[in-house]
Amino acid sequence: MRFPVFRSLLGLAATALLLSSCIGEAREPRRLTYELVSSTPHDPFASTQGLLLHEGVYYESTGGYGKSTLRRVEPASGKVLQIRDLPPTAFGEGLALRGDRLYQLEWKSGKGFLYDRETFERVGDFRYEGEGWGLAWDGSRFILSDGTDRLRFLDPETFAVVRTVNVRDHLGPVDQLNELEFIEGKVYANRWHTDEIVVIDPGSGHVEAVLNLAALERPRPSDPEAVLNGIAWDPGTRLLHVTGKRWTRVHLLRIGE
Ligand SMILES: [Ca+2]
Repeated sequence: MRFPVFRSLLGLAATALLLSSCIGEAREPRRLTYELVSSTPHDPFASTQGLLLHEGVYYESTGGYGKSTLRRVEPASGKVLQIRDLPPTAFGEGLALRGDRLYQLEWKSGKGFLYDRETFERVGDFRYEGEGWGLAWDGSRFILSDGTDRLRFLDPETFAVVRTVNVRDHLGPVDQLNELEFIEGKVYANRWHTDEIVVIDPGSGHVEAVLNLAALERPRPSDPEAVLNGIAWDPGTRLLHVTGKRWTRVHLLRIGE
C-alpha cells in the first residue's frame, strides 16, 4: 500500500511543479548590494514624492497640503533653482518626464498637472482613475503606482490604461508600491514605510531583486513618515540617487549583485 501512496504523492508534487511553472510563479528575489559613493544636501522641508534626474539637474515633486511643489534642484548643492507651488488643495505625488513635458500626479483628485519642463508653466491636466502615488516613463508608456500591488501602464496621450500587472515575489503580492523609476528595462519601486526598493520585471510583475537601504543614515529615525521615497537614475555614471521625505541628504549608490 505504501508504494502507491508514494507514487501518488510524487504525482501530486510533479503536477504542482508543472502548474507553478505554467502560471509563472515568482522566484525568491536576489539581494542587491550597494556602495555609498557620496551624499549631497537635500531640503529637509521637502516631503519628496517624486524624483528624477535629467541633463544634470533633479526634478522633484513634493507633497503635503499647502506645501506641495514642483522643483528644479542642483544636485551637488541641493540648491532649489526653480520652484512652483501647487494649489493649497493639491497634494503632489509622482513625477515623470516625457520629452519637454513634466507630468505630476496628485494624490486623490484623479487629476495630474502637465508643465513645460523649461518654464514650469502649467500647460494642461491629465486624468486617471483612483489614487496617484508614483509615476515613471518607460519610453512609450507611463507606469503608475497607487499604493497597492498593481502597476498600471498608461497611454501617453489619452492616459487610458493599456495594461496592468500585479507585483509578486515568491511569498505573494508586493504592495505599498510608491515612488518609481524605470531603469534599464526594469521598474524600481520604493515600498512605503519600508527601507526597501524592489526591482520589478514589468512584463511578469515579478520582483527580481530587492535593495535594502536600512543601513543608510536617516535624518529622523523616530519619525515614521520620514521614509525612503525618492529614486533617480544617472545613466552616465550608472549611480542610483535615493532620498526620502524630509531627508537632509540624497545618497548616490553604486549597485552590485
Ligand atoms: Ca523617480
